Amino acid sequence: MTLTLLVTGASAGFGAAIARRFVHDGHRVIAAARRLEKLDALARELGPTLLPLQLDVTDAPAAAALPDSLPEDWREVDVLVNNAGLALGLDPAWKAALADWETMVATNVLGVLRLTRALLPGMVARNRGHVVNLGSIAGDYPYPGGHVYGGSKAFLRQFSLNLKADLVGSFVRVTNIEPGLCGGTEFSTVRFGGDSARAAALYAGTQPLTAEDIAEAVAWVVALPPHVNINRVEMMPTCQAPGPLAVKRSG
Ligand code: NDP
Ligand code: 8X3
Repeated sequence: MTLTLLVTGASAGFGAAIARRFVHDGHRVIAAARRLEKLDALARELGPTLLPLQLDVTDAPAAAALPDSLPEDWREVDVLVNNAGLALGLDPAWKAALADWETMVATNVLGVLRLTRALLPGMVARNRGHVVNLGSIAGDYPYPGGHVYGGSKAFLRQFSLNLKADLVGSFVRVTNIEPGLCGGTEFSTVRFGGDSARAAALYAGTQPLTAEDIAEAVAWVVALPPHVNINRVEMMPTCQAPGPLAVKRSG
């Protein structure tokens, strides 16, 4: 069956890899992000089964206008991949910029809520659909400087589980994907305000997850039989592990 997906944050990183994976698998993808030129390049690469959509997920009216603002034959979205998101900074909470905190909440939390609220009624009416959220291990395990980013991803984990509680018995599925260290995307460069050397240093000597690994996980949860709901996928590269807890000793 050919699915129609809406993937936010499809101009880079995971979103572009997810779009490529699903188009290659024979599906149709609405690729959304702010940078239209990147989406247009993806459309040139992948052909007419990819529809570029300029969308800022922090733009409440634009999100509310979905799906009616889409071309008529693209309105029945089967899979919403809430992937657009960002971390800004790694300073301790007392030094972090409040504006960065607000941008993370507006994008990672409110953006997901707006898109989900816009597309969920259609899925429920059709008794078919899947909301895939891009959480993070930062929502599962704390780390210094993770404060609001980790908080936003913890919100996504609980929101996903609570959505599932509302949808029990229907064929509308919800999955929270929670990746760990993942290289080859713009994520860390964005986090460090464009400092690509600092971003590259984070991955030195590691073999991190790739955007294609994340696309594989999304393809897996979506391809399972309709009665199977994967609630959460926590994934790390083999070079990463949780813990230990920090202990500050005196002296
Ligand atoms: P990238 O920075 O490579 O890509 C982020 C995407 O989000 C871009 O396409 C960007 O497009 C889009 N985006 C950002 N803000 C907005 C906005 N306001 N409206 C619409 N689109 C927006 O990051 P990744 O691919 O690495 O990360 C994708 C998701 O996965 C994020 O939610 C991130 O938190 C999460 N994640 C990342 C991990 C990692 O280590 N890389 C690990 C775990 C989770 P544009 O600028 O064109 O709008
Ligand atoms: C991205 C993973 O550990 O950099 O969500 O926060 S981490």
